[in-house]
Amino acid sequence: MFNNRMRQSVLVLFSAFLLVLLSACSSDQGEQDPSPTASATPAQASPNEAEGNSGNGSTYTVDEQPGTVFYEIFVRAFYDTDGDGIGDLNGVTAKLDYLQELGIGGIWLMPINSSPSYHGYDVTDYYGINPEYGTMDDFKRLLDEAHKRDIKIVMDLVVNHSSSEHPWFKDAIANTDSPYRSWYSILPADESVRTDNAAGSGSPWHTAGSSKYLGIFWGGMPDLNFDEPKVREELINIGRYWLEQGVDGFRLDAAKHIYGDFSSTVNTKEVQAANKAWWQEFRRGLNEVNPNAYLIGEVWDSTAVIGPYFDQALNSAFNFDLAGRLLGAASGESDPDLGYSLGRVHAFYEQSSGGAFLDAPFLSNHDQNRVMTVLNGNADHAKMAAAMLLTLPGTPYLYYGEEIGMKGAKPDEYIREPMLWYADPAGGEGQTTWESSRHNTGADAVSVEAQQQDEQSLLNHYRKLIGWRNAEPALQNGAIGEYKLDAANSKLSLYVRAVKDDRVLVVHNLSGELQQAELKTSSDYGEFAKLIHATSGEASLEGGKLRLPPYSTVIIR
Ligand SMILES: [Ca+2]
Ligand SMILES: [Ca+2]
Repeated sequence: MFNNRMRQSVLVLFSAFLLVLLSACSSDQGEQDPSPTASATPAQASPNEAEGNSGNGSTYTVDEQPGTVFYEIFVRAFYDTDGDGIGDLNGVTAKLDYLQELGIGGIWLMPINSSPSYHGYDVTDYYGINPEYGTMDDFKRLLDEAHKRDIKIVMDLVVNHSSSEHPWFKDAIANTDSPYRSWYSILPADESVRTDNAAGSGSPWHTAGSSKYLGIFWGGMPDLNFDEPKVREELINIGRYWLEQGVDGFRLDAAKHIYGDFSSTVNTKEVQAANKAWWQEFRRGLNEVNPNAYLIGEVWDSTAVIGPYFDQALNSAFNFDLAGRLLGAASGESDPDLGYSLGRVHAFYEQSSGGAFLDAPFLSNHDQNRVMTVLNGNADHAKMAAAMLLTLPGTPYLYYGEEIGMKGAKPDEYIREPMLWYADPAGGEGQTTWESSRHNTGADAVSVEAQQQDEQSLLNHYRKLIGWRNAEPALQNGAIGEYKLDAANSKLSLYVRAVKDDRVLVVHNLSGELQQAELKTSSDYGEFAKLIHATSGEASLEGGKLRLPPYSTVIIR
């Protein structure tokens, strides 16, 4: 699935409509920044992938992306198998059946390397497994059992910085003649330097004796120096090592901060080019071991900044812009015009990537307040946010507990609370207790056990939507396209998903009232006449008249 032809772009038929649009905007293309906000060009096929077709008068562009659903796990909080209250790798293995039943095809494990912190984003041994989480044998068993179920395993890899407890750094800071001195940015304490921090507030420099060192996130996380060739070589070796153990790829932490250390320079062309060159080198090195290795980067920025990373550097990147828009659409009960806006983003990504990118939509992750908290506990809104997420192109990522509506607000520990498996607040076998929960406690707290028994639960809503996605290639892998009603209705969100030989119309009623619409034959996609999936038995489509009950989603072919 993660091959280098991750995205195929096939122009089925170039219609007069598209030609008119293209010629209309070709005159002012020359001086525009090729960003999604500036580009007015509809998705175009890569020349080497374009195919003619069929001649029924309708036309659409097919930008396929293999759209497996991924699930992010904080191992410490997930499931405990040895009774110490700390989640472990055997606990992830124990819950693979749960995840398979949910319908996911990939797992992102937050850091599992040795680390002095609870979260693991400061590594002391890049070749080791955190002993609290288990052993290499445990990890290999997890890989085997996941692969048996067609579930990929992706590891968090934290290379911007090591831990200050890493032997490299301890030697580098203690000895001016250390071979590791050049692996970090270490200067005399009184040297004048730039102090604007790209990753947060406060100076990124930290004093140690008569020296100071760069650590943009925290003093416990000294930044590695990527101008040192030995650093680049070692980090590629680390990536290769884990691929050889059987992992399918990496989630690359802080990918834009490799060179982006200072707020005044983080988005300069020079810094972006240096970051991209590093990730290209990293990918080439990894592909020598596994040509299908999957690299998804955390480039926490706009899609305009993300695009260039698809040029032979990252395979995929999280769509941070989209997360806020989806939650805003759900809470505001208003159409975010996904067909138009995402179509433009994907056209830009195609230009940036040469036709091989993979978008990664999500609602929230371990660095953000949880969905149910952002949506003020509104379960209808949570269902609609999930319904949009799970019907979009690319690989949707779920954050553990999101599928049952766990709550959580910063500080970070409290968006990473123990996964709740049991209806009984006293818990049960495997329940983690790594911290006391603030947001998911008491008799009214959600749980997997309670929601499994409730047909209308959020968990069963997620299962249903993922099941549709896995059953319909157009919904799983298809491009996104626009569908416009004659009578605009901002309570309805409509978009088309299309593979080469099929297309479906997705319609969400984001509101709490019944909505009706008259479906017309689309000049691009033809007629949509048959309701094939619906979240509500009350939804109907007869003679082009669509009736959608409150907070419902339908798929129409
Ligand atoms: Ca344990
Ligand atoms: Ca850095």
